[in-house]
Amino acid sequence: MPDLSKPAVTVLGLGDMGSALVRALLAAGYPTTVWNRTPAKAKPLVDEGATHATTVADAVTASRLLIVCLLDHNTVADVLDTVRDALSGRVVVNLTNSTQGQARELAGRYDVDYLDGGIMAVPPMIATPAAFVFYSGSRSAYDTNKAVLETFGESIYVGTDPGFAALHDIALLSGMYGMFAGGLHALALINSAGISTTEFAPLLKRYVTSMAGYVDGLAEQIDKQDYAINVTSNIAMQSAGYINLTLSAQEQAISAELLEPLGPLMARRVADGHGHEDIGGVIELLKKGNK
Ligand code: FVH
Repeated sequence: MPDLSKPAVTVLGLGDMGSALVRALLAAGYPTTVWNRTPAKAKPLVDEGATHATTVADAVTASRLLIVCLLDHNTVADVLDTVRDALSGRVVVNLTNSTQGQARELAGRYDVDYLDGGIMAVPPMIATPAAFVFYSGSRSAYDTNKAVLETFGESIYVGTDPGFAALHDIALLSGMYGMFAGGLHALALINSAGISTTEFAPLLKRYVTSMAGYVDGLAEQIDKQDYAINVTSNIAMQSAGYINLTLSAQEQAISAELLEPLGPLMARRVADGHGHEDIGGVIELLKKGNK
């Protein structure tokens, strides 16, 4: 049963993530109205206590606080554009994956108190201690609705710039996909030799986890723009060894395309006279863009 002393919340979008958010709100007692393009996805949530709005307009007018979790930026704009007037004066918390520019564009597109969010969790993690969500944009929207937002997981407010939550989100996703790229390559290499990847996986996790500890040292190098501090492994040595990643892949007849871009960047740093420094200096080449 919803707790009517709690503020009403509307959720637009009942995909895997939107449905998980609704379940967290219902479990915490928030009166929750839901809308989805495909209405059938509302049925199990209505059985669990949600109210189904069959139109976006009805969903928007049901609550002052609107949580949006749709496929992408264009979908959000398409859906919200249809109810532009009804949005006026409401709080919109957009948890859809966005770039920083897309988030800033949405913040100015409607007459709303806008908060952007980046969910750092997969649906089963929602409402568990493992989940955290970045928020940025309207400080008053965040402060007023913090209790609602914390039903999803730990909330981390990263500033009034509505683009900053997306920037933090994409930065962490970049780290994750870099890890997946390396992990997939590692598993492909092992698999190509007929070795069990299941047996190898714990070793991969162990090594990647211990290497993740070096991120702090790299971050300090970058903040101080001094890549000669915290050097545990000089880049000249790393660059010489990196070539073997490609050679080893060739010997196993697998593609090294997931890993190859880093090699030339390391070689350029060495050629530019930074061989004694750490790998953190590669950022100086990234900062030049694609030049
Ligand atoms: N699931 C995850 O692991 C990640 C975790 C981090 C955050 N992301 C982002 O959350 C957004 C929603 O993701 P999702 O997992 O809910 O995605 P789907 O299950 O694919 O649901 C997509 C919803 O979007 C609706 N939709 C798609 N196109 C349209 C459209 N043209 N007009 C209206 N609605 C549209 C779709 O509706 P339907 O297909 O059920 O009718 C779903 O409600 C996303 O930004 C992730 O990057 C999730």
